[in-house]
Order: sequence, then C-alpha cells, then structure tokens
Amino acid sequence: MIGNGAVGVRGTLDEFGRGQLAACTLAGLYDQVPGCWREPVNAPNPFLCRVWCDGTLVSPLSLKPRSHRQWIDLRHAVHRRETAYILPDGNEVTVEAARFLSVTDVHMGFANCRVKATRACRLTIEAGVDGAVWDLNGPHLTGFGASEGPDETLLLAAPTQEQGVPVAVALAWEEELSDGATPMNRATVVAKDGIFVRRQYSLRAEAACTVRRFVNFRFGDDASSAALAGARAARALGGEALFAASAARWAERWARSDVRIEGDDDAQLALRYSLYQLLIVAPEHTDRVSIPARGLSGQVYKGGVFWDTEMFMLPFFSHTQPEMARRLLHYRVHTLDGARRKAKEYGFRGAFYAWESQDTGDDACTLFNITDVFTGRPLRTYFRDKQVHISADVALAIWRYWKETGDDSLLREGGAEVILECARFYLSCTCYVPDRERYELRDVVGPDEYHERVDNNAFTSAMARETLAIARQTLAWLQTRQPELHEELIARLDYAGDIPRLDEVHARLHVPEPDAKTGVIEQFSGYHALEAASLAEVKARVLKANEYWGAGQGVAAHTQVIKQADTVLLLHLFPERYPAAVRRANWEFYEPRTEHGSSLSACIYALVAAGVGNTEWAYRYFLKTATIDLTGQSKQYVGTLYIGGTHPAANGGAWMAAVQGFGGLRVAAERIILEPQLPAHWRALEFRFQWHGDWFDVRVTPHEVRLAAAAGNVQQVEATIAGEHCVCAPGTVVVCGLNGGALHA
Ligand code: IFM
Repeated sequence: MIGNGAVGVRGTLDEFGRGQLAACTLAGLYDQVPGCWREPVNAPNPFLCRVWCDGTLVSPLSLKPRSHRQWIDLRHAVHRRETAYILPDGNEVTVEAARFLSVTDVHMGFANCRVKATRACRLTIEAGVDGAVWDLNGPHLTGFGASEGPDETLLLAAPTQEQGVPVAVALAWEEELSDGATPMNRATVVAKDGIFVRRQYSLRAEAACTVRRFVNFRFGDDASSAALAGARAARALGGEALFAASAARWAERWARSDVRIEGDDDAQLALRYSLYQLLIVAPEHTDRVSIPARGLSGQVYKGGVFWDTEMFMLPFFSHTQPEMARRLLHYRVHTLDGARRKAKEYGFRGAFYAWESQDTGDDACTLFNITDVFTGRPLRTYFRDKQVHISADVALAIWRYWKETGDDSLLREGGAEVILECARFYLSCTCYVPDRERYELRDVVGPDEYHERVDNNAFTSAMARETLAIARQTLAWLQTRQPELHEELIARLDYAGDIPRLDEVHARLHVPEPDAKTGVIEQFSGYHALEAASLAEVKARVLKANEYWGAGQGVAAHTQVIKQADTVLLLHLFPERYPAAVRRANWEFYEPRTEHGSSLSACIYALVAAGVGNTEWAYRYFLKTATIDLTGQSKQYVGTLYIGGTHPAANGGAWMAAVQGFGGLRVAAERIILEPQLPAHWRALEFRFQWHGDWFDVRVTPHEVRLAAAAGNVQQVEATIAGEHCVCAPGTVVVCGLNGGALHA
C-alpha cells in the first residue's frame, strides 16, 4: 500500500481494476447504500494504465511475465514495479511503473509508466480514471460525469448515494518519448464509469515511452474544480519537485520514528514495515478523522475507528509525533456528541463511545455483526452494546497524552469534557450490590470477545475505576489551573451532583485482584468454573473453516480459551500496580489459553513477557505482531465476514514491543524510565522519543544503555536506567552499564 492519511491506495498493479480489488480508499468519507453497511468510499482509480504492443495486451492478467518485481520504497513511500514479457513474436517488452501520494499536499498523487521494447513495434498506452471500483457494500458512486480538458486533463466525478457528497478525481497527463518513439493516434474513451486517454506510438527497437499522470482526489463542495486545479498545479510543479517535497517530509517522519535493530535484519525489516504502515494512514491534514482498524486498506470493519487507535497506535505517535497523537485524540472530542447519543440510546448518562466509530461518532457496529457459517444466519454479537471499556480507553489515552507530552491544550479544548463525560457514563452503568457492599460492572464484554455478557471483567472494571480517578484529577487540575473552564464545565454539564459520586464509586468499585496463592486474576466472575479445555482441544472441535468461536454458542464460549489478551493487557497498562511475580503468573496462566484470534493480542504478550525478563517469548510474539502485514497470514474471515487488510494496531504493537518491551521505555509524569531487555541475539537497539517537548536518543546494547538529550532540549530530566537514578541535562549523554556496570555521564 501507499497512503498519506487522506487516501490509501492498495498495492495492486497498474493494469488492475475492480476484479483484482484495486481501491483508493478515502479517509473520513462514508456512505451507505440502502440496506447495506455504511462504509468508507473508494474513489475512482486514477492509477489505471494498460499497454498493448502490436495489438497484444501486455498485462499479467493475459500473459505470463518473464520476470516481475514489485516493491515499496519505504523511505519515500513509493510503490514500484518492473515486469518484463517476451511476446509471441520475440519482442521483449518491459513495463516499469512507480506511484506515490504526496504528504505535503494530501490531495495530490503521481504515477508514471515507462514502456520499452527490444524490437520495433506499435505501442498503445491507455491511462485514465476508472470508476469501476471494488466495494464491499457499494456501489457508493453512481451517475458519473466525465470530462476532458483542452490541456490533457481528465475528470471523473459522482455524488455519494446517502448524502450526495460530490467526489471528484482528476488527472493531468504528460509524456516523454525517447529517440525513436513517435506519437501517432490519440483517442479519448468515455465509458459509463470511467474516462481514459488512449495513445499510440511507433517505437523503433530499444526506444521507450513514458507516461506521467498527476492525480488529485477531492470530495465535498467544489470537488471537481478543486481536483482539476490540483492536478494542473501538480503538473506545473513537475514530478521531481512534487516528489522532493514529499520525500523531505518523509525524511522528517523517519528521523523521528525510526527504530534501528543491529543483529537481526528480518526483525529490522518487519519493524520498519510496521512503522511505514502506521505512517501512511496517519492523518496529516485534519483532526476530524482517526485511523480505522484496517487503516486505509479498504472498507473492512466499515472503516470504523476502534479502541485500536487509542490503546495500540497512540503510544507510537505520542512518543514520536505528538501533534499527530493530538489530532487523533481530537477526533474523539469532535465525536463526543455521537458518544452522548449512544449513552442515551442505552439509557445511560455521559459518553459511551462507538465501538466502530465513523464521521459523526454514531456507532456503525451492527447488532448482528457476524454471519454463521453453518446456517448462513446473522449471529447476535454484543460488541456494540457491551464493550463498555471503549470510553475508558479514550479517557486514559487523553490523560496519558497529557502526562507524556505536557501539552495541556487538548484537555482545555474538549479533552477534559470527554474525560468527565466518560466518567459519568461509568457512574451510570455500574450497579451497587447491597449484599457485597460494593459497586460492580456487570454484563459486559471485555477485550476477549469470545466470552460475552460477563460480570466483573477485571480489565473493564479496572479501566472504569481508572477513568473515575482520572476524572477526579482532571477536576482538581481544572480547579487550580483553569478555574474559569472548571466553573463553565460544571455548570454546562450540570456536573456538581456527580462529583461526590466519583469518589464513592471509585472507592467501592470491585476490581478482581490477584489470587493470594497463585497470583492469577480471574478474568471475570465464573471464568475459573468454565471448562479447562486446552487450545488444541478447542481447535479440534472446529467443524468448519472460519466458524466463529464466540457469540454465546461458539466452541470457545464455554471454555477457558480466550480470543486475545485481556487480563494480560491490564498488567501491561499498569505494571507498577502488579509485581513481576503476578505479571509472570498471569502471563503463564493465560498464554496457553489464548488463541490470538485478534491481531491486537500478540504485542501485549510480547510486552508483558519482556517486562518479566522472558525475552525468548517476547521475541516470538514481537515477530508475530511485526510481520503480520508482511506474511499475510492473519485471519481473513470470521464467519463469512471478510476481515483482510492491513493491521495498524498490530503495527503500533510492534513499536511498543520493541521500544517499551525490549527498550523498556516508560515515561511517567516526572521521569523517564528505561529497563531494557534485549533478545539474546540483538547487538543493539536504537530509538528516539519525545518527552514533554524534548527529544532523546537511546542506544541499548547487551552491555550498556546510552540516553542522549538533544542539545536543543530545555529541561534537565530525571531518569531511572536499569534501576539507577540519574539526571540528563540538555546536550548531555548518560551511559549506564548493564550487568552491574557503573553509571557515568
Ligand atoms: O478492536 C478489535 C477487537 O478487539 C477484536 N476484533 C477486531 C477489532 C478491530 O481490530
């Protein structure tokens, strides 16, 4: 894939169309075809390009190539391919193509295609904007208008079905002919859903012909004129200048984000690929969208933004590009009203965030989200209704962003309000149990989606209690630092009556604790009484590929086998509350019971394993998360639901496992902590992070840790490295020997 946060383009070939699942997915534009699921809109594809040589279609769809290479230049985010064919007459034709999307002007993109032949021939190149796009629940764009400008420009536009939002894609054409290539005929082909230019050239032996397209994606008012003007402006700028600007921005991104591993090239590639996947879907241009669970790789999961962003991707962004983290969190401020509507719909107060959030914050998650492979009937799932931890995930992420960056603007500009409304939601959905003299959070679904409607899920209850604590601290902060805003919020939200209840419920909300003997935390009430079938036994009971293991009657639902990290996630989030022995006991208890049926699971097992010094297992799980989008071995279906695509949460998890797991980085409000645990064969790990506006570089080897504070930093920070306390002033380096080495600066 290539992407720039506004558009994602799947890594299909230039000749490919709907049948080969080509798609240019737009961020933030959703549409619903009556009776179908609402999902993101795939724009018309301006990258389509076909080649004929003496009347033969030169395409892997019709000919077997002699050689084919296709790759991503991760450094500059360019998709490239080179394919060679020997035609029946012996002519060797080579097609080279490249495409990228600009990150400096996110509407712009560029593609070129160079064709050369070893023998004299007549070449036809057709390129244009193809509206026949792949959709899961489409078509979203019908009634196309196609036009051609006098200056080699093409435009294809259509309104969305639900709201009539205009979508337009324009293309400006440019060509370069080598000696021996002569232009011949030119024709414009207008189809009901596309517009193309078809040009013929006469080529002498070894001549080449290059066609460049400057493309522009727009939606909203004036989309057509803006797209045309944008394509023309890009062409006026030229491909090299467009590339140079975008590449310079990519260089900045990599300088902040790269993590270097010495001694393990496979891990290095997998990790860089993961970071690339995160960077191509991060919105540079707006705080009105966030990153969907499948990024911009298509329409899977309805383009919904899940807790994946806050819990799995945000740490990467807040440590390496806080302004991006801020934008992602601001999306939750913009969608607060949707969360309020959802709370009201279920009879609660405050903010109950959407399980699958789109543009308005209303929940796109359907009640029957999966179809049974046996009966073909939709299965009732309770993700939407009962996965109440989502609001706590949002509140915790906002709070941690502030703690880690020191930027209080988000709290002032809606973040505090979000936290208060999330806390109010838990005040309204916890129940008091008089017999036990405590509050409980009942009838929920925790991260482990195979066990629905459970009581006292340790993760969910702990997160709810944390939200109440955060709300109390937010109020205290507002009162001292922002008294006017404090007063305004209390009055506008009518919050005065809730304040004492925050204390009351926080003090008495039941959160399952580690067992005094074993240290194991019961995932939810009654979990231990479930059948202790092994993962292998449960797998053996599966009758049909892709059958769903949960939804009340699935093979895992009545057993202790869980879908993904649940209690173990709690230990990762709050390691200071659970001693290493407890973390180890829970990891060892839950690991053999976890199917890792979600891409969110492996990284958490890596992190907790690293935290307790089990680097061997940490490494296995790190590789599992970091290679997910390289191997393509992730689950493609649940029930009959297609869930393929990229996995930005696992990509974020790869960063977490490397930096927070092996690097042992933790940032508290007042200090930096580094407790590294390198895999045995790694010679070094290097990364950079930002803390409270200052930059730090870390290099860990098996023998020492170096923490370097950038010369431009403003603060002298306290750090604890491998248990040793030190101070790191701007422009200085602290070196701490591992294995008993001395600490020196
Ligand atoms: O958010 C996850 C969930 O935890 C498990 N199913 C897939 C979702 C999207 O990644």
